[in-house]
Amino acid sequence: MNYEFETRAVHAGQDPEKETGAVIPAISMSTTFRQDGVGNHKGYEYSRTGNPTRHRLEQQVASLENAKYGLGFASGSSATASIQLMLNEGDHIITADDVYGGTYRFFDKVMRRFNLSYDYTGDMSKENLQKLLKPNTRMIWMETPSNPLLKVFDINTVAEFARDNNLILVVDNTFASPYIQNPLDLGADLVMHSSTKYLGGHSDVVGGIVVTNSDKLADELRFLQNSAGAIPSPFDSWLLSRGIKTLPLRMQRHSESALKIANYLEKNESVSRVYYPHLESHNDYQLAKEQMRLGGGIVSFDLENKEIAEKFLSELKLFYLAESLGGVESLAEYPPTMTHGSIEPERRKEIGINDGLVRLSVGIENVNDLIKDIQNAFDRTI
Ligand code: P1T
Repeated sequence: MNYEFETRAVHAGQDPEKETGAVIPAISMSTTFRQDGVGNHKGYEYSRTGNPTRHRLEQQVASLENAKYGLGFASGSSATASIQLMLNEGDHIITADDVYGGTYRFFDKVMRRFNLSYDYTGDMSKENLQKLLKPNTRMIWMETPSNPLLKVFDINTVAEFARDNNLILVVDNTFASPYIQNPLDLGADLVMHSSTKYLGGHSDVVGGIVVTNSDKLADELRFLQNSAGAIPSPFDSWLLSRGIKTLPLRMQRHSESALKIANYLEKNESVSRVYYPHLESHNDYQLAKEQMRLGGGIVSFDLENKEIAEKFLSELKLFYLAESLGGVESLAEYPPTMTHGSIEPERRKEIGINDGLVRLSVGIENVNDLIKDIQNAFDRTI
């Protein structure tokens, strides 16, 4: 499709149904598909292997990420797991240090049992990657912006290093969404999303998706998608496609409001540091401006300590205290014991996740109401 992003979000993979003309095609619930003769089918055999509604979702996201292939999964975590299953015993992976707690948990508590080893680093420069490179290194994994500290890594540079050393670069693009950046265009091999977040956008469906331009990687991953079977249901696939149609509108509002809130927080005396990619004070502001069309909807900030952070969070009314992010409603959470509770306290310190850290997922409500809610919570806390 040669259309602009907003048009593709609505139409890619979403053609009206051929038989009836239904603008919204029926959800294809069938688990199996009749064959005219053995092996003579219409492209679908069994719904784990391929399903028309899931296929529409896969085409839609692939189009938004400028990818040849898209593969749907039951959750972001099962997308992560399926990508890890592409590796072999003894392989080594270089990972950016700041990743979703569940991703770290899967690497550290599950994959290490199969003799895979992981090096975590906050420095993704070529010099440092060269230092970490081993003969058995097969993959580089990073989130950019990262969860929860919004670290921004240079996808172009890391991709060059990966290419030169025959490594697979995986970028978890959940925080940015395809509207803000397209890592495949910058040289990433695989891009994954927890579609539970911005893609779905309404906090009502758990899902994951992986896209790629590589025939070989797509084949390997499709084999694993079918063999391990962590696929989204037709209904979940349909809900995701429905949510994705408004992704551009939502990302604009999320980003606009998040920037205002980040600026507001920076002026607040109780806040020692604000993490937001498009704030001038961000460590990689220039890179973030070049790499990301907008700053995204997540803002993290440091309060003095755990007690103050917990009190502040319990005083918020409009921001619900809850895990997850990327929905139309604003959420707030405490990463050290919630989303990143599976990371040991010493490691959290090394990464820079302080005991006073709060993470906001800025929704699409009126930003003045959101700022008032934050101000009221501060007034009652400090
Ligand atoms: O929750 P699930 O759909 O399985 O996706 C896991 C995942 C993967 N990658 C990133 C960057 C994520 O943020 C997540 C899930 N994160 C949360 C639930 C959270 O509140 O941070």
